[in-house]
Amino acid sequence: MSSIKISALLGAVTLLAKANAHGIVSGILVEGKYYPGQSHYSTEPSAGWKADNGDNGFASSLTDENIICHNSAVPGTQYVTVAAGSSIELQWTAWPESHKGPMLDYLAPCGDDCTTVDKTELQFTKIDEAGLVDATSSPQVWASDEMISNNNTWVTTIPDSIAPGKYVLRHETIALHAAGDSNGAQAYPQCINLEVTGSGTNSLSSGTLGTELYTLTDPGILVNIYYPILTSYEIPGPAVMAGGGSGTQPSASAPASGSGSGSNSTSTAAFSRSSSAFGSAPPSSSATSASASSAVSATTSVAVTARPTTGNAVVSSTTSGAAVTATAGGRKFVCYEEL
Ligand SMILES: *[C@@H]1O[C@H](CO)[C@@H](O)[C@H](O)[C@H]1NC(C)=O
Ligand SMILES: *[C@@H]1O[C@H](CO)[C@@H](O)[C@H](O)[C@H]1NC(C)=O
Ligand SMILES: [Cu+2]
Repeated sequence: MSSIKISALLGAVTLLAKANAHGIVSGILVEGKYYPGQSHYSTEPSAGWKADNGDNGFASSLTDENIICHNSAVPGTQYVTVAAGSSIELQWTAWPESHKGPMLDYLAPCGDDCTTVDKTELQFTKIDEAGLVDATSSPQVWASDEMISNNNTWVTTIPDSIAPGKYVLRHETIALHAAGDSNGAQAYPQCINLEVTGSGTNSLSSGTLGTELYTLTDPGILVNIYYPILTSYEIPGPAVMAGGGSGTQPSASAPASGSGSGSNSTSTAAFSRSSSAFGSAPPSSSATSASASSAVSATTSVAVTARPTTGNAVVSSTTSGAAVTATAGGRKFVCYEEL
């Protein structure tokens, strides 16, 4: 595994308290149009379903009706309009890096009206999923890490085969840090009403009830993600539909190419490049910002571990507990704790 040294210059490194909040999908962006997302039980009209999750916490159960659209969820009152084949950006609020796990997206047809639909009758079809994105990097990269590194945003695409109509999009991450214990996985489902347009013909007439998506003993639900180190991860839930997505994020799809070295002593972090992990960023590009989530000393060096399969870089600091982010050549590099 190639490794790149970054010298983070203390004066320029911003020290931040470690973010530990959980999150919700607070906004949705489709073709440049913004829609408010989830808002707990606020009375603001939105396409996002309301739920009793004012603590931004996880659904109280993996198998009862609170798993469908989060705790005591009630339907959103509006719709996000999206053409089949188009992508939807789901903007999460703060998300803790420690809460690693898959990102999943499902659709369920509502019939005529999602705003009055009975959630216990919704039948969900998985339209995309991503789990352990890179098992060989150190630290490993989960889909939740990609969401964080993509400005806390997850992008999903409505398959172009989907027939026009009203659907509930069930977007979810499952945090696995405690999933080695029975019932320890934490699901954070978020539902959003969609009005799908286009000329697809698949109306998803059969799917899986929300309460039957997972069991407590699924290999992707009851799983210790730390030991022994996973070589693969079985994403829970039904199979992705034909024509569905693999969860590839736009920020991760740039071709990996280029090598070289460069430094910029006036920027907040300078680094040399020696691998193909930097996509199309020019060899001399320099980090333009860096931040650390815990104390980083003047001489801290952080290693960038290549992620050639995605073009993103994972950067780890030699200071235990530190996490650094850096931006270079328009690309954002997220730095994780040294293992
Ligand atoms: C990052 O996400 C926030 C919303 O969570 C949005 O307002 C902001 O424009 C996004 N930044 C970029 C660079 O996309
Ligand atoms: C170094 O980085 C800073 C901050 O991004 C930038 O303003 C400056 O132009 C860079 N200098 C060189 C020589 O690249
Ligand atoms: Cu938590």
